[in-house]
Amino acid sequence: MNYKIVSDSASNLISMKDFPYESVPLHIMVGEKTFTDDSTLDIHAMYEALASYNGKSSTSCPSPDDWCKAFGDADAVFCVTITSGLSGSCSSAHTAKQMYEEKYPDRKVYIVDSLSTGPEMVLLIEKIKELIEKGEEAEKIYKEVTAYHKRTHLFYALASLNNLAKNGRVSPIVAKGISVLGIRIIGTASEEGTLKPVNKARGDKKAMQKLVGCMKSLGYNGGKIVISHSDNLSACEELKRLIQEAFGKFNGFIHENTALCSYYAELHSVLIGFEV
Ligand code: X90
Repeated sequence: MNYKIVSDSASNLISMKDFPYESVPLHIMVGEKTFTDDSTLDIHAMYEALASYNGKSSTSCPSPDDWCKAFGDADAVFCVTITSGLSGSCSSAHTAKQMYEEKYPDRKVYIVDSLSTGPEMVLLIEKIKELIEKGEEAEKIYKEVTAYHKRTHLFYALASLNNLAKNGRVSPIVAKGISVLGIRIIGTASEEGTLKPVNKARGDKKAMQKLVGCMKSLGYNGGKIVISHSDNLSACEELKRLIQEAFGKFNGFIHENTALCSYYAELHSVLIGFEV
């Protein structure tokens, strides 16, 4: 069996060392400029373009063809998408699956709708990788990752919901509530894979404390963690320290958001995915 994991770039995982993995980019459109969320991206150029442009900006998800190309020639493809509650990426992947399986009747695509983004997608991808490396059958891998998904969660601290609101991904009333400087909105992914604000905090320090409180409330106890951020490593370091203090260890890693998550979560955001 020739396996491959494919995800869209909302995972913030552009490549994987020594493993058949491919990321399919989303695009961010700022006026005349298009930023492709792949290894060629200059994230600071995107921030600058956004800061200096007052018009409308938007995003686009992969087409079925984009997905199909990335499936390549694998017998079994595991395709992890950003939440279907906020993006057409998952539905596009379903069309691609149909195309691929019709063209190659002996191949199969398994789609995992993360109902989330970034760090939680990474946890799902790493679980699939682990199961492939263990030599499990495709059907069993799909079953196990579906069960694992019930134990993974996403929380975030955001400084602005402007781009989410402007693109109709969150209600303008919710967005307005945090337009005050220094206020962070703390939230999670709802069951349907949409934004679910749960709290507010003044400043990063308090926001990070609240994130640890959210982890405790779900019974977190030392499982795997993935943290992503948009130009806010210091808040992540503080979060890491608080996690070490509360749970005795930090079982994970910190990395930067790429274009899609950075665009919607905006500057200074911190996203944390963990397993319970
Ligand atoms: O164009 C497209 O199809 C992409 C649309 C993506 C919309 C939302 C992206 C959210 C990114 C924001 C904070 C975390 C929210 C997670 C809720 C499930 C990050």
